[in-house]
Amino acid sequence: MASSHNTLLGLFICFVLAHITNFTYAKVYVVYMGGNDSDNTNEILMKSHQMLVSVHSGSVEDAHASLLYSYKHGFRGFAAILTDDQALQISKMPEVVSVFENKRRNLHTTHSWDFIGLVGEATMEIPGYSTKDQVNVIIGFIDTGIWPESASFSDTDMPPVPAGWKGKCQSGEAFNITHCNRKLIGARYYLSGYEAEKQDNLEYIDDPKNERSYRSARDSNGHGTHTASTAAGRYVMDMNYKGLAQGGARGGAPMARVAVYKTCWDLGCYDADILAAFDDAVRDGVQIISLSLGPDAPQGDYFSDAISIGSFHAVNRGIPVVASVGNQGTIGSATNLAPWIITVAATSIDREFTANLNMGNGVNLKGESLSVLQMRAPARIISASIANGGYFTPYQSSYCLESSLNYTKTRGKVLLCRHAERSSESKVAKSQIVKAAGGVGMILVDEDVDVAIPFVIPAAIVGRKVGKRIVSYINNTRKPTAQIYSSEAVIGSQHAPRVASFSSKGPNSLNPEILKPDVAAPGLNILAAWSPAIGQKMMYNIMSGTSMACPHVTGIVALIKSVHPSWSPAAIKSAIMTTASIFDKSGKPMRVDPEGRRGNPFDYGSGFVDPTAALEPGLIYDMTPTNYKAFLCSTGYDDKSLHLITRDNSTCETQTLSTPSNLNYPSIVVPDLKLNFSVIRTLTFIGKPQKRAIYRAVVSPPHGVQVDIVPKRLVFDSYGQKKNFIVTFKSSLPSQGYVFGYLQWKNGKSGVITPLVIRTAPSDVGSGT
Ligand SMILES: *[C@@H]1O[C@H](CO)[C@@H](O)[C@H](O)[C@H]1NC(C)=O
Ligand SMILES: *[C@@H]1O[C@H](CO)[C@@H](O)[C@H](O)[C@H]1NC(C)=O
Ligand SMILES: *[C@@H]1O[C@H](CO)[C@@H](O)[C@H](O)[C@H]1NC(C)=O
Ligand SMILES: *[C@@H]1O[C@H](CO)[C@@H](O)[C@H](O)[C@H]1NC(C)=O
Ligand SMILES: *[C@@H]1O[C@H](CO)[C@@H](O)[C@H](O)[C@H]1NC(C)=O
Ligand SMILES: CC(=O)N[C@H]1CO[C@H](CO)[C@@H](O)[C@@H]1O
Repeated sequence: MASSHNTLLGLFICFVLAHITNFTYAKVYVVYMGGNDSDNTNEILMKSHQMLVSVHSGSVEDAHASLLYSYKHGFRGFAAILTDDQALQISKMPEVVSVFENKRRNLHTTHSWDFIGLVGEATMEIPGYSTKDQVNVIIGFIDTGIWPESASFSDTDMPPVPAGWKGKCQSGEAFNITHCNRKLIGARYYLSGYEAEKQDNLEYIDDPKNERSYRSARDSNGHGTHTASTAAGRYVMDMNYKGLAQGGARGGAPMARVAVYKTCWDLGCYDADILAAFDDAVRDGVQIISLSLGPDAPQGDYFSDAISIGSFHAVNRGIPVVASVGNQGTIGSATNLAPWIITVAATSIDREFTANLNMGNGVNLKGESLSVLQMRAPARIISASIANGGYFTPYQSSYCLESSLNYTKTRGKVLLCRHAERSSESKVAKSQIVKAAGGVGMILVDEDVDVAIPFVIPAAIVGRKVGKRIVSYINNTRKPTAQIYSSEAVIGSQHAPRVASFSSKGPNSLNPEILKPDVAAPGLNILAAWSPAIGQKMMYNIMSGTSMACPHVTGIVALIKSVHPSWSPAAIKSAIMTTASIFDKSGKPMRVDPEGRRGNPFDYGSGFVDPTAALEPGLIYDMTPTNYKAFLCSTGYDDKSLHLITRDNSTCETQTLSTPSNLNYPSIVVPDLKLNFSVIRTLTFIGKPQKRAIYRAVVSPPHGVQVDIVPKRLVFDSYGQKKNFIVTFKSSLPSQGYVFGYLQWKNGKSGVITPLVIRTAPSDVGSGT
């Protein structure tokens, strides 16, 4: 492993050479220099300064002017405005791990301005456990800031801020120290990386309707307020969305403390700012970091991605990091792939928002909607294709595109519009287009009926099947009519949870040996606190996305931390994964929207989270920072890059892991099974202290794969005892793609479950080579 051409430095240089024609154009680069190996901040600052001076031909002023951030607490490095040539020079300097462009990351909501949403999740009270120590748990949110006046962040009955907290409440536009309290104990914001990129986005910025950001931690978007209140919001008695989904609601750990790091602005979240937030969060003393954002798939290398870097150093200091898997929805689109992150997929809950559609022939249909508007009387329904206007063809108009509808033909009618599969076209915008053309209602045909949309006229989404019925009614009737009613929250009408159609899926495109996503949690139509700075000035809103699923897991991590403060990030992650369920609430295998196919670990990882079971898993797959180093070596990092990243004396020789599949991960993936392959795991007993515990292996093998466990029985005599076991896979059916199974260690009724994901390679024997 000592030499590999797949090192970071190698990768980066290729990257820069590809851009070498573009010499003079300066842009923001992040220079990452590994872990912090000294307490001496001055030394770190001086070093970056020297590096900058040397690439600015000795000019101290130019060096100074180019610097945006110095990273010195969680890890070392800086962000600066550099030409490609200067970046290339710096990348060759001895202590540099990687130099990468200040890339933009996106919030993981489904459609950035279709506010979609959900309902107050179950209350997550956990009988038998004292979670009162959650007042000592501080969660850092890297997001769009916070609306501090929201009732979700009230500090009534909260004890003083925990001793040792080093964070601060940074003043800015419409935000000062009085906005923090015993619940919201920290608030900072990071603009430099975003503003340095503004020149690329002038058209957007110059449009006055887009300039609404507060230059402070105050949330002008709603996303950060929503995620923080989902994880840790106080109980709010009367939370609802325009009267829908009324009732009390609260976050997963309502007494945990909140610290916000605003890094996401109107156009997204930039790497330089994200890293600065991680750096401060680690120093401030947060105990959990939650990020509902990520790169677009396919994700780049770990050490040229701000979230992977920041989380690597946070986790190595005992701070779990929870992130969303992304909303691209397709196979292999999963992001936030690093094994040290807890990566979350999104599911439905048992509540739908449906509107009744009464057709003129007496047939009653249902559609998904968040519109509380309704038609007082039936109106003519027509296909949008026959309302085409201007130069638009009937086909184009059938999608209800901007300006494609003729007012004379549309006025007073209900339009049947189409939505292109997986398109990012705004569904809200379609309702605005129909409204502008004089339409009184809209029925939108789309395969993805999951996400309830707050349409601006009476409207609803129906699937293709129902869509066909409506078309045939229109075709075969002289004066077809429809009446659309207000949306209502309906509980228990469908199996739940189901994996949301937009939730990004495995396999892991960077290291297929690591299963991603890790777990699934509610992310469809979620009701939580909101920023009244935008739109209709609502204090609560319904949103969908893996962004909304992530803070559900963050809340569970906070509960586990309050009960088991000494558990490592890997132990907490193992507890959540091995106790998750692959069944829906009716006991059937969990399904995946929109087609309703049976789910697999690429959809939901280990399954749907169970906060109560996660508090007492009995066994854990634990890991320390050493395990992650060994993992990096096994994936091709050499001693030099390992040393640069960790800045300790570990070498790849001392870190033995023959394959990344051997990382002590709570799921097992063998992406290339030839004849046979063995994987090792270590379980740590954390059950009731004095009791001897015997666990038996129960296997449900993947199709065409024989699975042997040695030993088949694990006997634990004491708390903290560790036992190894080996899983050997033998392929009997080559070339069948990915197949899925399970390994369960059982002790009576309790136990831990591990997904087995195997891809059988073409057989060498058969091909005669
Ligand atoms: C902080 O903001 C509040 C409310 O906006 C205002 O009343 C107060 O004077 C401000 N305090 C300081 C110290 O600026
Ligand atoms: C809209 O349709 C009406 C009636 O068919 C037609 O007279 C008119 O020219 C159309 N207008 C446009 C802008 O296409
Ligand atoms: C409805 O009519 C259109 C043409 O007017 C035709 O293309 C379509 O196939 C018909 N659909 C159904 C379901 O009858
Ligand atoms: C690394 O090794 C050197 C020499 O063996 C020693 O002086 C140094 O303290 C070690 N550093 C760490 C972080 O262990
Ligand atoms: C695995 O395959 C190798 C040859 O490829 C063979 O020597 C070995 O015995 C096999 N192991 C098991 C457990 O079947
Ligand atoms: C400047 C700074 O925050 N340095 C930190 C580097 O890391 C060590 C522990 O790993 C901390 O103790 C230092 O405070």
